[in-house]
Amino acid sequence: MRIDIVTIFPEYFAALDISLLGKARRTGLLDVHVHDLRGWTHDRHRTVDDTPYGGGPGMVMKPEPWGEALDAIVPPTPPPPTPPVSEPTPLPSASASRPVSGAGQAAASGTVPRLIIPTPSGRPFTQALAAQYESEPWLLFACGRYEGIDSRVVDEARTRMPVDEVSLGDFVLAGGEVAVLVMIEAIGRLLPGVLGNADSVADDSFAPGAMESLLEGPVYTKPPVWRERPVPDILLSGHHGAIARWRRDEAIRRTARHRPDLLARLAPKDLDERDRAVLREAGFPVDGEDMAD
Ligand code: JFH
Repeated sequence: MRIDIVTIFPEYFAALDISLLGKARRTGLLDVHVHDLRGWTHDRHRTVDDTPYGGGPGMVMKPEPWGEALDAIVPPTPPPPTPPVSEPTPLPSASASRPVSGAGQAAASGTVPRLIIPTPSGRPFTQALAAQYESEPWLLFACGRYEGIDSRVVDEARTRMPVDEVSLGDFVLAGGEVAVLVMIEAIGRLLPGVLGNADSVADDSFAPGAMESLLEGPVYTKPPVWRERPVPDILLSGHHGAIARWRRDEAIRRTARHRPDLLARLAPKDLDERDRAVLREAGFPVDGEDMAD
């Protein structure tokens, strides 16, 4: 997978030299190119921001450097060749017709990236979206700063490539760089050969279908007693069925506490009688039943 990143802070992306993703780059699984937006400015101060039209706080990123950056990284598709003057122009036919230009055609031929722009007003970034991005050959991330990027940049880019405005959640970062690092880590660990152990990915909570979207319960390793705290006996018992049941109980309790929204969308058929008992004990209403005592 090829990844391009445009930013005024290329140093943030030194993190991509490390660990899992660093290794994926060294082995050629990931081909990352970081670009300094200021390379597409032309004034002495390498200006990338200006005051917002309509007034208001802060500054907005100017469109011109962004336009030049996107043109350089994603060369505009060349116009179709002009037919020789003497040749008859064929009438439009089903076999000859195809999209004229723009995101659809170019995207289908794999010659343009998907442009991903972090913003607090984007669609939520989820595990499902990470999995979709993992299957794309080329991603281009645009990191805004200040109050964001002049909206015409996004509008024009959409005429040339698929564009997603994406949010990591309902909090406000100072710019897109950290959001892009988060997304690249979530996407990169899904690439075949990056994690090493294929099961680690399939088992994740949030992986579509995995563990029916319960949060993971507590995990333990050696030593068996640490600072007078023993590992729960059941995990040392060797009773695999009982261990699986205990883990599910813990997952249900933790999900009821931290993410009742996830439990609320569990279908009743996904809950057995024991699940209902654990939920009731956690003070969580179970579909048909009322919450007496
Ligand atoms: C980013 C910033 C916008 C305007 C009310 C809420 C926001 C500050 C580029 C993504 C997530 C981001 C994010 C992504 C890119 C940029 C800072 C933007 C506003 C009005 C203030 C600049 C922030 N999920 N959180 N933050 N900023 N306000």
